[in-house]
Amino acid sequence: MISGTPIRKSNCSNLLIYIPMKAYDEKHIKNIALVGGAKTGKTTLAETMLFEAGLLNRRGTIEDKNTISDYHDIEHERGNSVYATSLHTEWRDYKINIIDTPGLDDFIGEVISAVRVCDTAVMVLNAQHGVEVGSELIWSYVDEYKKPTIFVINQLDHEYANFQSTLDQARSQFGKHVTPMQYPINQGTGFNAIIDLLKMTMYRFPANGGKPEKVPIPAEETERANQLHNELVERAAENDEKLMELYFEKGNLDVDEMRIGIKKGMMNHDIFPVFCLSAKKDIGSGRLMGFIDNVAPSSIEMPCEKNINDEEILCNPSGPAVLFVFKTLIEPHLGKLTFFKVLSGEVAVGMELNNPATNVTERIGQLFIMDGKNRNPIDRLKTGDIGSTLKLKNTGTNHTLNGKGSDIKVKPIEFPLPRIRTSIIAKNKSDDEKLSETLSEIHMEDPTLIIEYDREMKQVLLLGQGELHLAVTKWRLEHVYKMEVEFNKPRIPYRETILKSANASYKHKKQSGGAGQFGEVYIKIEPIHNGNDGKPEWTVRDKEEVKLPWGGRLVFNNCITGGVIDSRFIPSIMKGVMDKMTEGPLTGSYVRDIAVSVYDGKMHPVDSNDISFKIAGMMAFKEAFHQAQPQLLEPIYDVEIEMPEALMGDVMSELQSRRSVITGMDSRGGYQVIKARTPLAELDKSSVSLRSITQGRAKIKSTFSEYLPVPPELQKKLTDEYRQEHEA
Ligand SMILES: Nc1nc2c(ncn2[C@@H]2O[C@H](COP(=O)(O)OP(=O)(O)OP(=O)(O)O)[C@@H](O)[C@H]2O)c(=O)[nH]1
Ligand SMILES: [Mg+2]
Repeated sequence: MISGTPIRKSNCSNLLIYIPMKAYDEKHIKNIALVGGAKTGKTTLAETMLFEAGLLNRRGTIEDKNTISDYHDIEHERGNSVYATSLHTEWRDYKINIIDTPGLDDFIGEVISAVRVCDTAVMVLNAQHGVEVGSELIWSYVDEYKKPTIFVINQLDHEYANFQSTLDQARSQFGKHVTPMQYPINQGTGFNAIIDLLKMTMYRFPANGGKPEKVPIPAEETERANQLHNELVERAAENDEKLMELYFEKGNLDVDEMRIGIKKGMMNHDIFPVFCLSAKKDIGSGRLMGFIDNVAPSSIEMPCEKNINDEEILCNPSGPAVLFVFKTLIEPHLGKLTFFKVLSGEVAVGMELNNPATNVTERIGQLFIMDGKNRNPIDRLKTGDIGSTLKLKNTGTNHTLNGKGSDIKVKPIEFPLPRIRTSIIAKNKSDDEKLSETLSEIHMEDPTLIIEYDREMKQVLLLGQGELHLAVTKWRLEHVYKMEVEFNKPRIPYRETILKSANASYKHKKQSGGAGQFGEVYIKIEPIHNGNDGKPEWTVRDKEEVKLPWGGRLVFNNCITGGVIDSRFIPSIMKGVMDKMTEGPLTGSYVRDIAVSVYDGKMHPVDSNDISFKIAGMMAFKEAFHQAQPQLLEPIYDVEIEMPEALMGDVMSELQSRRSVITGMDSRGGYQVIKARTPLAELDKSSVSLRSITQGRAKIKSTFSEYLPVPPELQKKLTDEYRQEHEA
């Protein structure tokens, strides 16, 4: 089972103990992700698991800011996990790789990738508060990936702990398959014992937790324990025909038979076992780890990952190496750390692996098993294991690395679309380039943080999952990368057009010594839409149609007769019009959907030139525009919000208060879907309130639809603002 025993050289934490690092085979590796709402106790549980297994000589705490998992300064400052952290523990001949994820939904991206590569999700619930917001969103990913799931009811030592109500809530939220494997005795401040329904024994813990004493179930508990045990046996039997027959024959199943049934049930998403814990008092973690060892499936027992064509790939421990990169992390003094799961074969130091996404061969110089920031070097990692390496220049999250004989691209993790955006600038102009490089680095490690350069509005936009997500990014830029940055409201790319036709003329004349300038033009402008190109009342000698890069069209008609304007000046007039169209008269926004007909004018035999007609064209256009009932247009987005039914009313009134039009309602997999059309300006404001109304329980998707007129009072406000700014 165990091959090779390189010595672990932990990079110096006063807490971690030096013990030989073993390489485990695929049957003895269990990958779990600790997931759940904020502050349920995931990080404390991870710390306790490492301590119980003898890998730590003392436990760190959140309060003392010294847990192995929450090692980033921002996590210490906030008292929350912000990053998913890889850890491992060894428990009775098995290695358990643990990914401790953050509970706040701002960091959902970290949760999604951890859930994707784990083989069992351990959903931690807080016995004080029951099933909290945030759990639902996480569950949607656990359920989508059909990951075997264990529920841990933690904080049973808390004075307000309520096991039964938490269990009931879990059942109503996650279904009847939520099945107790244990129940607590003396929950609350005196919590000290657990009745185990699989082994039908009671574990009694010393005052400071740790190793329990096994004692018979007390007489007053036998009835409840027997009843729950029988329910568990039935649930275990339901998952296998042979077990069912055995159960009918014997009326019971032994522990090993139950383990088989429970494992099958977990793999089919038909049983979600429930465990009792106090991570803080070190009660119950050993039994949980024992269950993960003995019952939770290993990676090789689970269906293998799929490739980009949705075909299951072959996970063969003796086949070529296939590594799936699920996370990258840039540590300022270390460089890029690449986290991967070995899906097939094994990876060893010195191997060369091909990355089909970048077509680059990467050499694996070092391999590590991670415990927070501590890197434990190892020679090789086998199928099913999770590890990390350094210095892979051309490999990022969602890439696959292949050994000789393999050319697989694993189906990428789909990260959610951003829910909120801000514009960002470096306070110091000289940091501009550094800011853009740093932001793309941060995006590489956090695909849910998106950077867009908005050429039109000349602004850099930062898009993320929530205000906290963006605030943490700002904190990092300032504290880790030492750059002062400022967030601002994103500028909206309005458009300008006209609603009726108007005529105007302009004479440009300059005669101040030297060569003079002269050009005079008469134009008519008309709105155009849907194939209607306007109706000039003159003969059109030449018609030019321009598809504008910012959307919409310009139709330019040359209706000059009798040579009043020489044809070589016509392009200059058009250029003048185009120049004004890039900086519209109302708000400086792009102008669209206008037909311009030049029908008269004058030339001067000496003073007329290109520049004169360009200016005349521009000024005549500006003049006509103001008389043509100018209209400001704004971008409208199609918005889709998926949420639990209870939130429908609140979401609807929020949308309606934001100038949105509800276009449809639907239900999808137990969730309600509202479709609406919302102006972008309102969407920026409402994404913050929508998140707070839905407490992060909604999935919001928005895509650009079209430009529509803004209401008159808003148009007045925006044009007044522009005029004042301009005059200033
Ligand atoms: N009483 C009690 N408190 C606990 C227990 N487990 C954790 N806590 C406390 O709960 C708080 C949150 O614990 P964490 O371990 O940071 O919880 P978390 O789920 O990792 O939090 P996030 O990663 O921020 O979502 C800390 O103050 C812990 O000391 C427990 O079993 N009992
Ligand atoms: Mg945490």
